[in-house]
Amino acid sequence: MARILTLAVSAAALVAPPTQRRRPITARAAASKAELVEAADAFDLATYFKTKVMSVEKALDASIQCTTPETKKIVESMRYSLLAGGKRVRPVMTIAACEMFGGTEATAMPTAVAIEMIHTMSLIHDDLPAMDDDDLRRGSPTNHVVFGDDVAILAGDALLSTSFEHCADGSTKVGVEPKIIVECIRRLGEAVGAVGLAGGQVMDLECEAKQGVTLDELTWIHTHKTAKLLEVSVASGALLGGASASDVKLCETFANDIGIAFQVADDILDVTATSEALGKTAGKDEDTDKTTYPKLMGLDGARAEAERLYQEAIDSVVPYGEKAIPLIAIAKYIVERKS
Ligand code: GRG
Repeated sequence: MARILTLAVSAAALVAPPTQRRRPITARAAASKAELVEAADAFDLATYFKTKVMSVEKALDASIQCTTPETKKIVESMRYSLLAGGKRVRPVMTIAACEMFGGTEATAMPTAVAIEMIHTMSLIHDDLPAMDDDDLRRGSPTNHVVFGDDVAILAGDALLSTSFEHCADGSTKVGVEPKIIVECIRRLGEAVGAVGLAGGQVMDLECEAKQGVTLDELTWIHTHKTAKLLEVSVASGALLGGASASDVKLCETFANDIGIAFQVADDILDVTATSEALGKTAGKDEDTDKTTYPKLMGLDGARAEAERLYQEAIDSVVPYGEKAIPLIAIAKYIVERKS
């Protein structure tokens, strides 16, 4: 128990100034999975998240500004959705992964912001009448409801292209090696394309019209539509923190498991939570007869699947000892979240 307390306390010190940090885990025996999970339970994730989200919000606000009157409308539309106050899980995971390998928040931030721009673009496009046709997002009217379909499409496109520009520019300014910047941008591009968000969304649309969608098909959709962006969030953070190729692979496995678990949790919440709690329309999957994990596995089966994926995910980051505690705590939050 004393050892678990030491781990929990030193995990909390990850948000403290470097001078207050405890000695690193390498000075002691490696922590077991059970010890890390217990330390992650005791970790003050709320304070950690609040601190990181404050920095992310500041960086997001600075990332897109209107510099000429002609761009007033498009910039307003981009900022409307980008600054609408989502959970910011992806950028916080990029920073946490970077710090797990000894990197800094400043090094990770341009890529973290780029990923939140891509995520926001995908939400704007996903809500359009031609896609999910939703009028509520992050507790506010969706982008196309406020700005019209035409401007919403273009705001999404502009957020996507600005994400690559921001990753390149911002990372150069904080001194990231050019080859790491190119690799981050390459991974971002892959995560959005045919074997990423866009491909996952097309398969999702195809399956909407289909009876008898299998668990394998559902998992393919969410591996690409949801998990790929979480994968690039953690993997690029790791790269920016100086991780080796084998470390990046383990981070990808962690994030892929958590990405699927994220969607399983989302499907469970669609059945169990209210629209007020979610900030988006609840019960939509049932109304549209969409194939979901609870539909294929039952509610208890879906809960067990989320737990299985969480356990598998944390196995991949146990080798990093107490430095992995923030990522383990975030993974637990994703699986157990209420909104
Ligand atoms: C236009 C190239 C191109 C791609 C977009 C529309 C689309 C293709 C893909 C849809 C991707 C999508 C919306 C996946 C769902 C992911 C998901 C579970 C979103 C909710 O994420 P949260 O809960 O939201 O992190 P907040 O609001 O907290 O950020």
